[in-house]
Amino acid sequence: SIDVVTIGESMVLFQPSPEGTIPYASLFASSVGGAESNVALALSRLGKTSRWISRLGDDPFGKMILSTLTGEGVDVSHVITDDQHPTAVFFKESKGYGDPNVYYYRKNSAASYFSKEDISSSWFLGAKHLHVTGITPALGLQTAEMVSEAMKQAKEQGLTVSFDPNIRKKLWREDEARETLLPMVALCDLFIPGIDEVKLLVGERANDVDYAKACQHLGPQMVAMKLGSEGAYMRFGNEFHREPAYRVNHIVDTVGAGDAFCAGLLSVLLDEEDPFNIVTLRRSVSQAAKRAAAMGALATQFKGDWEGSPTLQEINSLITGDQYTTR
Ligand code: KDG
Repeated sequence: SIDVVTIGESMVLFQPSPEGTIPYASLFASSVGGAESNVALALSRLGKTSRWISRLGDDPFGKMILSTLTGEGVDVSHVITDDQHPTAVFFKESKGYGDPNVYYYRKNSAASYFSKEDISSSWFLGAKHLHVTGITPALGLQTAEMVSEAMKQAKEQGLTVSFDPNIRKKLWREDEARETLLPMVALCDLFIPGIDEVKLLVGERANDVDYAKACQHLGPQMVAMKLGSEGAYMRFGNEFHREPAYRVNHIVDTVGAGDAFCAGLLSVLLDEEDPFNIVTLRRSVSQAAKRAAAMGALATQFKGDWEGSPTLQEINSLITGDQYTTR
């Protein structure tokens, strides 16, 4: 059985190594990036079973993505090979402050040809939960339709669904993002936006509470709103939980932190039989929020999107302060 199915484009990521600006870099380190596969990878490290689905080109980059995910224990048995279009790549460049610059080379990629005809009921067979984000819907009308159709079919097959809007402004305009993503919020049980994304989606509100309530009105059972260095604010029904940020001294790379947060949250919530029931959430929200916050903070300490992702033992030891034997 599979705990979490994720669907979405992954790419090979190149970063100057040693760090520097792209025009002057002669060496690049390669790895695998993609919000949905980041979540699948982090969940697998935490001991959950995850399945990642996408379309890959019949090329060496596709092979690299497949072998990386396979090596990390992620199920790739439903990945589709497209011999007409390539696997996408992207580049990340640190500036020494703030979020890094990201450059995408993903137009006409294999995953951008995703359509709802690709969906198969076998994707969700025996699975508990589907996680999707707003990145793949940004690739085109057909990919957007595929993601919302997958959410609907997963629900029909009894899965719970989470959705992270992951708005990438390099991929589409704000009004396009709003128009496409708002209806998707209504299709999920758990909505995991950043506060700036909520502002873009629902407009100005007075405070965190009102932002979260505005999201709740769209339909999800639970809203877990990421507030960066302010932590996170979660709401379900009329109840809430506020989680302070897990303190780190120095941030290396923020990319991937949201995905790690999401994996931390899901890894606790999905231990429950009926995870998004109010009674269940009352019991699990505080542990889930703690793990999510610690996972997000830890992800900022590493250059890669997911490589530094902890095992269950490591994250528990970080949270409780209990040492395990390391040497
Ligand atoms: O959340 C991290 C992702 O943004 C990164 O891995 C690359 O999927 C990616 C994207 O499209 O930005």
